[in-house]
Formats: sequence, C-alpha cells, structure tokens
Amino acid sequence: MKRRNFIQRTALGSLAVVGGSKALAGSLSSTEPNPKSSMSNSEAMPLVVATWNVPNATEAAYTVLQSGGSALDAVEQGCRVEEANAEGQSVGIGGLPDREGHVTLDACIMNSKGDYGAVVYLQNIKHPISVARKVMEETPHVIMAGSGAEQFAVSQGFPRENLLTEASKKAWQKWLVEAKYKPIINIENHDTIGMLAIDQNGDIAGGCTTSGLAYKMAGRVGDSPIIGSGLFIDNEVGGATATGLGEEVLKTVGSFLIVELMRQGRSPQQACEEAIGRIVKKNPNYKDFQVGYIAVNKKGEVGYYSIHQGFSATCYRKGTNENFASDYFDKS
Ligand code: SD4
Repeated sequence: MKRRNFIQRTALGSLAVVGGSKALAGSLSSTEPNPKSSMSNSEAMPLVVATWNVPNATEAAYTVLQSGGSALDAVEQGCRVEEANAEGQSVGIGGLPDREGHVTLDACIMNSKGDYGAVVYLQNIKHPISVARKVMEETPHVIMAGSGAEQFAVSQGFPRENLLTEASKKAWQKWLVEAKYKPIINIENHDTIGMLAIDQNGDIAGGCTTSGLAYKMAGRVGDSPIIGSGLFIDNEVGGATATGLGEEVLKTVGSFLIVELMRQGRSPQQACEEAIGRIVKKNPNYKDFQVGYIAVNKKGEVGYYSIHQGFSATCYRKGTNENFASDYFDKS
C-alpha cells in the first residue's frame, strides 16, 4: 500500500504520521474550532473526502482532480480502488456475503448536475460504481437491480468474476456455525466507501459503494445506493454520504437531510451532528449500531460525525492526505 503523504490527525489537530490503518480516537466537541473549517474557498479546492481510512482511494481521486479532471471522474476512480481491494471485506471483491453465501453489491454515483445512477443487489461484477455511472449515462433509468443490472453490466463490457474470496468464504462458514443473525457493522475501520469531491471548477460529485451488511438476508438492500440516504449532492449547497446501519440512514433520509440543513445555514459539521441526533433520538438501542456521516459544503468546509467512537474520514487537499478521527455522540 502506498502511504506517502498520509498523515493521521485527531479531530483536535495533533498530527502523527502512521503506517497502519486504524484511526485515532477523536475528541473534538462541536464547540471547538474545526481546523478544516477556516480554509477559504481557493485554499480548499480541489478536495476529496471519504468515509474511513482509505488513503489509496483518496489519493486516486485527488490525482484525477489535480490533473484538472472532474469531481465525477475522481469519485469513480477513488471508489474503484477499494472495490478492487480483495482484503477489504465490505466493498467490491472480497465483500462478506449474505446468509446464503452470495456477495451482493450496492453502489450509486451523483454528479454536479443532479444526475444519479445506482445498482442494487448486483452480483459477479467487481466495479458497481462504474456500472452505476453507466446506468446514469447510458440508460433512461436511475436504478437497476439484480440480474438485470448484471446483464446490463456485461452488455457494457464488464467481466463476470467470482467475488467471494477464500477469507470471506471462511468467515461466512464460521458465521453459519455460530448461526446468529445479527447485523455486523464494523465501527472501527475500513467499511462502506462514501466519497465526495470538489473539482477545480468548484463542482461537487459523490459516490458510495458497499457489499452491505455482512450476512444480511438474501435480497436486502441498504442505504448506500439510495439517493438521499447513502448519498446526496446539490451543487448549489454541498454533498453528504453515509456509512453504518443502512436501515437507520434510510428511515431518516440522512444525506438529503444533511444537505438541506446546510442549505438552511448549518455548517457541514453541525448538519452531520443533527442527522446523527435524529437517529439517536428515535432509537433507545443506539448503542447496538453505528452510523457515520461526512459532508462538504460549497466553500470546501468538511464535517463528519458518528454515533460511536471509531469512525474516521480521509481528506486529501492541498497536497496532503489526512485521516481525521471523527467526534461521536456516545461518550458514556
Ligand atoms: C448498508 N450502509 O448496507 C451500508 C453498510 C455500511 O458500514 O455502511 N457499513 O447498510
């Protein structure tokens, strides 16, 4: 893994160069100054921010932006890096399967014009983010599902591949023996990739890609490919994307909510905190699951927040690729 220029920063701003992949616990309270928010527009662009600790993905996206590429191309290229990473067990190849051993992928992409494309319950295709883009650009539709989406992908030149790696197969077989159906959300590290980018023109795009909940019921689709839930972009305002227990993000239409809150004047940080607050308020059992959001506004300010400790965001701008530990609601 290439970790050049990769710096981990706590939300309070102390820096440590790291070679590992685990985020430091953050403790930024909403009242403390966010070092990112003070940047002016011109300093902040271009930028890319992604859920979790994914320096290779943000680097790929930033490379596109630096060479004058569009935010849309950047998020597609960035998401593809994690989709191709067989060691990541929550995105693309190597993703943990559903209860029946099938790896099913969800992804969506949205551009600065408000166009959107998504695939849900896609099997055997390694790059759902690129298929989602094809849905957006090559069809009159916005969402394609299951075998129809797979046929469409093949017709567009995507190869069929086995996505179930030995490691993920073993993990699934172990789970079968234990036979407990409980959604597994990794609250500590690499997980669903949601990515937002602002290009040199100041235009915003986003992508979100996942294999969904590990050992989900066959047919289950989460928030990640659903417009307004896993991702939303409004080029006049900003963008937001989600990771965590998709059912709760879906029920609160979390990413759309964040963008609308920013439209009403909230900062990205305040908007993410409000969206997490709505989930917590409705769920006395919030200790049992994680949700994390990231957001950017048109000024290039970035926010991120989660229910529990362990979530982080990777931001590449001004030539520096940094992982920021997220502040979180549950301090108990
Ligand atoms: C889902 N939101 O399918 C995804 C999973 C995820 O961190 O983000 N896990 O519900």
